[in-house]
Amino acid sequence: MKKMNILTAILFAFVAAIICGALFGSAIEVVKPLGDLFLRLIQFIIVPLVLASLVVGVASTGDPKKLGRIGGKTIVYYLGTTLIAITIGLTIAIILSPGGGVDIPQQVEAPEPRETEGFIQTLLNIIPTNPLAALAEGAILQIIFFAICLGLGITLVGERANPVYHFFDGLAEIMYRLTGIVMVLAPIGVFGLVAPVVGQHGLSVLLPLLKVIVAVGLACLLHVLITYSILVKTLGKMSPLKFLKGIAPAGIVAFSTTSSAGTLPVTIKNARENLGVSHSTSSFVLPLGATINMDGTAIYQGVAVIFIAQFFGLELTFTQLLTIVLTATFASIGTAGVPGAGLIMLTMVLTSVNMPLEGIVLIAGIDRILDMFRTSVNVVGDASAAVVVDASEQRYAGQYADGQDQGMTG
Ligand code: DAS
Repeated sequence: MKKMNILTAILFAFVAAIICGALFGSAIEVVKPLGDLFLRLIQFIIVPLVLASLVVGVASTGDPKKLGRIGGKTIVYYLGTTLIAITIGLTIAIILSPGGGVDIPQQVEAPEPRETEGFIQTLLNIIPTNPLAALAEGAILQIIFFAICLGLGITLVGERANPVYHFFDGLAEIMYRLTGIVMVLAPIGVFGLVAPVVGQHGLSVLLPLLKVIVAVGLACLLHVLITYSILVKTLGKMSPLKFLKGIAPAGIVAFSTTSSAGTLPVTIKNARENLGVSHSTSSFVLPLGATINMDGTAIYQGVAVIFIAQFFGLELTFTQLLTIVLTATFASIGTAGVPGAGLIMLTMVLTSVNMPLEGIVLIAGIDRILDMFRTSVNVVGDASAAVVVDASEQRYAGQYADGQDQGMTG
């Protein structure tokens, strides 16, 4: 299927899933294996694709300084957009006041509070003590570290390492082609993933918390239409419409799977084919983003904390709001790109401002719906970073080349 046909087919499947879920209720569960099939097919691609494309991306740049420059720009972009995201989430929640006068039948148990390992330990954990175990476990940050070291090693060894380079180059291309084949199944997968969720969540569950869903959805929409559009336009030198249409398939797959990591092969494919992002930039920025850049999750945590404070009638001071901004930013870095991770990390944000963890139970019943919105924004945010960093690198290369020419003619 051509890329725009695949987008039409996915959109059609998405609408059909909502209609069928509403019509057939929980009976639509019967199609869930179709969604699980698609999810497993894209998950099996992730590790070899990330490893191979990053090794080749790093080795082809062959320049540790360039890698450091791309890494620095990427981290600054990710932290900056996450701070904006959490601020938008808090502001929308304070305006809409989703927690006022809500009566909720408590349906599910709160997740166990997550023991965070601290910032230093989180950094140390990036270094795999056993790279093969990291590959087996799919520890993306450790795989990124391993791939960067392999790529730099190929550069340092030179010609003797060419067979290794060609192996990973071929593996990257194979996994990339497999992604294209799996994407043909995307409409069926989206239908099988979304319809059961709509069928399970009847109005009795959704209505009392509709304002939470509206607050998260509105804040996500604003972040995409304002923050990303401005950054992609001004720094990425790309039309926001072209950007949004180009990343839409990945956004819908993310919405359906609620997994940034699971969507990664599609994000990489869309970034390269629809947005023109180079292989070296996309193979570094996107796997990193799928692991540490979670703007949608930061928005969700801002809205959730305000909702819980309002539900329990607790006042939040300015200092507490500032603490939430910083904690949610770092919590989103530690959030894994897998379903429901943001709900678990919410315990960290609530603890930071001494809020009752019981509040999590109030919204855990609709977490899958909220996760759809936040994962889509996480993925679109990663792609916006790839566009902005790639454009910056192209400008840098142009200036460098001009500088060299001037040097020669100067
Ligand atoms: N589902 C996570 C992701 O894949 C986000 C979250 O749970 O907040 O990005």
